[in-house]
Amino acid sequence: MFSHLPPYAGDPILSLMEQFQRDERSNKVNLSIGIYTDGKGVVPVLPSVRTAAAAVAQADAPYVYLPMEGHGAYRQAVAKLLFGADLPAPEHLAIVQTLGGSGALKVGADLIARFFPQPTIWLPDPTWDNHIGIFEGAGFKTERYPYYDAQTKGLNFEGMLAKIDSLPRGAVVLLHPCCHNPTGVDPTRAQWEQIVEVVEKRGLLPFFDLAYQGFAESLDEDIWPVREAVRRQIPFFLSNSFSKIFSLYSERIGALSVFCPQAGQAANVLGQLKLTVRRNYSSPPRNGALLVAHVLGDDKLAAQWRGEVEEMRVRVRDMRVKLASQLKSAVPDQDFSFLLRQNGMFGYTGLSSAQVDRLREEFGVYAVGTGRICVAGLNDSNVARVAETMAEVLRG
Ligand code: PLP
Ligand code: TYF
Repeated sequence: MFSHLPPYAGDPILSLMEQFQRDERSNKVNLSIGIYTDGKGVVPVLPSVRTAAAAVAQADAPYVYLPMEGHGAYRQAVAKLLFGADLPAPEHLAIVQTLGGSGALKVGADLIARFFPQPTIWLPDPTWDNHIGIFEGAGFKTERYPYYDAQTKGLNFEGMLAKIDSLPRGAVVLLHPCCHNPTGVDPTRAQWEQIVEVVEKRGLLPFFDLAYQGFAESLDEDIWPVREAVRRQIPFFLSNSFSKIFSLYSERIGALSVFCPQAGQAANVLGQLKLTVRRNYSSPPRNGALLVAHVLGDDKLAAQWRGEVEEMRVRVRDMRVKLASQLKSAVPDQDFSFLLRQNGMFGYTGLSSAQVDRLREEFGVYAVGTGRICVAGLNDSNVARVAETMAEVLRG
């Protein structure tokens, strides 16, 4: 019956994680997967979330199904967090609770594929691998626009803008509003202004994917391109994830928002989102939504959580500074300042795949084959060793 099924090669990043867990070296360091660990190398339970969990347990509510669109207070609280003072009126915004950011991408992709047949999505080159998997899995053709410039270790802004400015009306274009995965390279505010302007001028459909809000500058600044699209009345899709910024990875909690500038359309969009959910998994799980809704719904807890996000952001930035300066001392003829211009948990190091292999095999330091490291996996106990071993492979 199943003899024609080929083996699954495994996901490159998740396979590295499994390999890391089997590695018996005590000085091994995991910089492969996108998980934030604190200064002690531990995945934190945020204190605000711990307080919320106690309140949720105390309430002892029955485990009835949530509606297809998710928990009502959660959806309202998330909309306020995302859009702030630019929150669209309900008749302009369709928002559903999703299974993390991945679930939001999938529900959005399915909806677009149903109503815009034979869709194509333009993705940055490079992008998160699973963008290709999710969109192709939903029936999209995937194309690329220029993004990373290996020469400058920065953004190929001219190439990006020129390509976006050549796309056909209605083309779907995926944009990372901040903390680009995998490179850590983001457009500046002035560059975003131009990007949003071109998107508007050409009548494109942006699909914003926001997995690291608050890890670049701040919760409000990092979502600037999305709010600018609201101000300009550009219709868009927005997937957002609370895996990292609430440290709620396994709860699978996120949301999909669709902004509908034309009044009256959001109700039908919401209806079709609900139908998409119904046909996929019927309704989302409860716990993550209750935790996030409790934190965001309580002014004091919400302020505390904002401080916790800021603490994570600052810690990662501090690690960038330490890594760059220690690399500079070890390899003085090379420039590592690019690490300081990157945002968020990830960075491209410029290491080749052979150098990444050597780092892992010889020293037990795990990076992704593309040279991506998760800077959020560094701490005061491992950064010196990571810098030394990186310097060693860079010297050749
Ligand atoms: N989008 C991007 C750009 C990501 O980096 C990630 C996670 O690494 C996701 C989406 C998926 O988020 P989640 O783990 O909440 O499904
Ligand atoms: O490190 C990354 O880029 C991600 C992490 O369900 C990840 O691939 C892992 C599992 C998952 C979603 C994202």
